[in-house]
Amino acid sequence: MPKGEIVLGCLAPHPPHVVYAENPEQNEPVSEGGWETLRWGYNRLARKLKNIDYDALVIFTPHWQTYIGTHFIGLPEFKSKSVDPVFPNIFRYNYDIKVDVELSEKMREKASEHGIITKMMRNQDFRVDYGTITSCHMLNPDWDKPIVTISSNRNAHYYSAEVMNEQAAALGRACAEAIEESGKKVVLISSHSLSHRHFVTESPLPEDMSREHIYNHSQYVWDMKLVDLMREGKMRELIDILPEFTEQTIAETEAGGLTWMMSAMGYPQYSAEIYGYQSVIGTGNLVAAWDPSSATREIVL
Ligand code: 2X7
Ligand code: FE2
Repeated sequence: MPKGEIVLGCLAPHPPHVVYAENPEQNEPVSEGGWETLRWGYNRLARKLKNIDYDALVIFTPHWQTYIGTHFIGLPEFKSKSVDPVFPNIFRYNYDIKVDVELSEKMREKASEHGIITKMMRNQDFRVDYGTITSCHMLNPDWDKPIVTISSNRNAHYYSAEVMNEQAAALGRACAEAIEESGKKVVLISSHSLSHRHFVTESPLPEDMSREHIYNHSQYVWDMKLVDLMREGKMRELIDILPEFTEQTIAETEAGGLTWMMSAMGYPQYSAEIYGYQSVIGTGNLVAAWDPSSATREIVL
């Protein structure tokens, strides 16, 4: 059997606003659009994905939080309605998700071998989190590939951002080994925003773009520092300063997703593909991808 491989890594933010703005049939609320810079970037990355041969999407999400160990989704299908707890007015999404249980189990096994506390999640009533649904919908609106969702263990809360970085890196190495042994071609997704300071009042019409803007310059400057390092192919350096970035911008990198993905991909030294950056209720959101193949890697923006 040929070795499995990671064929693409995606940074895929999950404000439910972008799904709301797309008006897919699965989501009940109807919008007049909004957040086009982010959505059009996502649409372009989704088109690239259509031309890549892969077996499964593996996603690490901050909105499935576990406090004892890392959990892996472990049943073949989940069908229900996901309602965003903070924004039920914009996200009530009917999902029907297929899972690559074999790959999920392999990742759990490898993580356990690496000394990480793990568990398979085999509760059929489990509600898949809106972060997973938003990122996967935007990258693959046809939902024609199975996924694996990995929970975020809240090491940052127990210890510090530095410990989180170490543990997420170990999980990344374990997942990379599992993928190699599986013989599968896999796309990784790190689902989160960058800086994460929210507005405190919502505009009456959520998609009113005259109300959407960066409102904290320091947070914006930090986000751009990260984008520069991504463009320069300095992912090891980026991960080294991530604990400081996370603390100063209360970033969603606190969950470990970006560290997990970069570790699994061996800290790329090539340029990331940048697809778009936009504020959503004040948070900094970047769509980016790392393509290990120099033949298909592009300068997008
Ligand atoms: O979960 C989120 C997020 N990360 C960013 C913006 C808005 C809502 O939800
Ligand atoms: Fe989030």
